[in-house]
Amino acid sequence: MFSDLLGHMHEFHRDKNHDGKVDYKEYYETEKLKSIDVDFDYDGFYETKGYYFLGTESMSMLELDTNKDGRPDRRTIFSKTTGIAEKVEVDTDFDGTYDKTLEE
Ligand SMILES: [Ca+2]
Ligand SMILES: [Ca+2]
Ligand SMILES: [Ca+2]
Repeated sequence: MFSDLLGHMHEFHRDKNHDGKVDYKEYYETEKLKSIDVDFDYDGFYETKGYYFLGTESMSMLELDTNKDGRPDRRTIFSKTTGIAEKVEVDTDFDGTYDKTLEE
């Protein structure tokens, strides 16, 4: 594939609600799933980003941009061994710094 020449990055786009607009993107690095962008509410804005432990199907972190300012303000960190959410961090004042931690 041509994209192999461009740093081994691949992208896969999907239209999960079949409205003709892409709402789910997967990013691959050297054939391994690296991260996803998801437009969960199908409004055209990707408020959700997930990161994977490279080479696994396990998610390491899920970020959410709840106020849609382009910066994630809520993230869930997952354990690599158990796959269970370890903690949730929230940027309550949307200044780009996580200021609150919720234990799961
Ligand atoms: Ca769609
Ligand atoms: Ca959205
Ligand atoms: Ca935000």
